[in-house]
Amino acid sequence: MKVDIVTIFPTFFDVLDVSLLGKAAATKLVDVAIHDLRDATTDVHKSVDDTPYGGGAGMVMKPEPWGVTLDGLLEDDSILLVPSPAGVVFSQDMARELAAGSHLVFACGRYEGIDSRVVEHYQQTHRVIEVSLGDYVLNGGEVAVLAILEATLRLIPGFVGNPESLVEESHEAGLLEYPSYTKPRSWRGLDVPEVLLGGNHEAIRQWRYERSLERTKRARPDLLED
Ligand code: 6GU
Repeated sequence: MKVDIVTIFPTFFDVLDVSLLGKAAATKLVDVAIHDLRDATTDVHKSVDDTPYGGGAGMVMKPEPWGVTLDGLLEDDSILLVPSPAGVVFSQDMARELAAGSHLVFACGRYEGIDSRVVEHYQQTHRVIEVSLGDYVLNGGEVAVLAILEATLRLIPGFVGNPESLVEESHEAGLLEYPSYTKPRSWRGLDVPEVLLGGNHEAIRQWRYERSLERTKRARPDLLED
């Protein structure tokens, strides 16, 4: 998979070198490139934003540098992702869809967002997803891209050491994951549940399912609605 990230803060993504992407196996599975939006500006100040039409607080990112940069990056099968608190909420389902793609292009907006015509324009030729992490506001799309990338790349076969660890985890079955324990059996007066100490795999499976259901009911009742 190929990933291109456009940002006015390229160093924000230095962290990719020390996280999942730093692993040798990962670099063969995914090719990530970071692009500075300001490289596509033509004025001495390298300005990427301007005041909003209609008035109001804050600045809006100008469409021209985005047009130049994205024209140079997008291919026929690219998916364009635009992080925004006004987007659809990112999910494990979306991560699975993205993991099956061949080319992801992330457009990180800052300030009050990117001129709306940029999304409108590329929707005419490409799959464009305005994507949000949830109901709160970040200063820009960079943190969201790191989260979306990590959730997506770990679903690519070979990216995660043990593929079985992907099966029984939160959100894979629409439920939160059951609680986990390791040695010692007793710690500060708290004991590991007895059922996990025996070898009855059916009893363990049943116990874990019940704990998953109980946890989901308590923390995320909305997940049980459908
Ligand atoms: Cl994707 N961007 C920004 N700026 N804020 C957010 C977000 C994204 N998701 C939640 N809040």
